Amino acid sequence: MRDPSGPPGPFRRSFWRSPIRGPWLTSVFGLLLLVSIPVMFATGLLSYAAYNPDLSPLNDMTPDKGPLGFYLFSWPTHPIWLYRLTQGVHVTLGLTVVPILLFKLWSVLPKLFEWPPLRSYAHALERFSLFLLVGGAGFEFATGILNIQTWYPFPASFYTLHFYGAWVFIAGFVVHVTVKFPVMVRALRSRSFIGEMRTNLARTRPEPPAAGYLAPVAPAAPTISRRGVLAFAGAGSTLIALLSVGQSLGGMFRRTALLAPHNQSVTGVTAGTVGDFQINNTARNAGITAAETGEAWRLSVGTDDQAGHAPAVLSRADLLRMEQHTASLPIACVEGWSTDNQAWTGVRLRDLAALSGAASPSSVLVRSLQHGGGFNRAVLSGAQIMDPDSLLALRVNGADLSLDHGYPARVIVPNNPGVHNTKWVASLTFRS
Ligand SMILES: Nc1nc2c(c(=O)[nH]1)N[C@H]1C(S)=C(S)[C@@H](COP(=O)(O)O)O[C@H]1N2
Ligand SMILES: [Mo]
Repeated sequence: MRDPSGPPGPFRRSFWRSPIRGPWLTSVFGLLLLVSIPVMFATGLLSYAAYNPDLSPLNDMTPDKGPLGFYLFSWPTHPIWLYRLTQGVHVTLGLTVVPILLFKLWSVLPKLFEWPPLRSYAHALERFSLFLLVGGAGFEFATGILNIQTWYPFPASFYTLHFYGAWVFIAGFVVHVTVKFPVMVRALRSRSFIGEMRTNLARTRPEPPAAGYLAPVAPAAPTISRRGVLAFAGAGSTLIALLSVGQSLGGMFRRTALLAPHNQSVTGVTAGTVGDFQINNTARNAGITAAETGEAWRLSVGTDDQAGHAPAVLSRADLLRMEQHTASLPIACVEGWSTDNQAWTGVRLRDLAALSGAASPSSVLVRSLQHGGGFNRAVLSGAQIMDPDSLLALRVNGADLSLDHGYPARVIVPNNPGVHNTKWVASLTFRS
């Protein structure tokens, strides 16, 4: 086999000696990614839409998205479990795929040192697409995982970065799949999968160098079989899935989610008793004091209509005297964790809209009395306001909200990303 006389070391094919590296193994990992990445992309786009980014200006953290927002639609309130499902899939799959991605990158490592680095315009273009692909994948996985771990060392909003990063990644992905799909099919057909699953270490042979660039020209003796590598990657993926999916499944599986940081704080409504459930951000962390939420707390309910009357000012007792409605709803966070359905009780948002004088509101700006932090305001759509299960909740599971769950009042809207279910609400401003 030709071994181009590039610089010595990794730039020569003979440097890469793993006897199992080759087009077949790369294609098996490639096929797994080919199936899972589009699912992650689609659920990611849904998550982006779920934030209703067109509800300007507040919700719009990507004002320059241009045509990338082509598919946006008003995020529905039903089915109530939809965001819980799509985001659970997005995050769980994203974590599960990590070992596969790492093995895939290992399997194509010689390509990084291909010599000569650029052979033609077409080759240059292909390598540029790989730069978008590998860089985009690294960026998307890194930002996604850091976000789940609630560590935000980002220069800008996670949401903005992860969204634009996804488009860069998928552009590289589409070019790569277009170029490599026939190569993958050919490689997968070159060996029998069942046959490989029956091949132990002693009988493991390298793919012939003629099979493609990835096959070794000077193979070393094998130290693991192909089925061993696939089993190892599969076991890694399965373990990660098992240790994280519980945060989305809930119920008795919740305790298995050892890799999920949000599963660990349960300091809520009736702490320590049945009926309590985890919280994301504590009152203490948000800088909410008992004084602000005590007897002096008032809710301001108004419209942005300048000619309209002054906003109504309601105490918690006033709100409790209004018609109370109970809805069984989950909280589902962009980070993949979600609560099981809880029985939230409070005043319907549409009743508060009517009170403000906005009969058919197009949106509402919800403000928290929390000062800092990015999650202290949100805009909800007209459809979200009008859903009969959209509440300004005062109680949950038959008890007053605890301070950590958002006392004196919090928003809860069916199928709404958790971040828009504002806690410690101070004002509602309806727009018509
Ligand atoms: N005021 C305020 N509201 C907030 C938050 C916050 O930090 N401050 N966190 C949001 C996020 S990101 C989520 S997922 C939900 C979680 O609700 P929980 O903290 O009751 O679990 O509340 C949302 N409402
Ligand atoms: Mo969240």
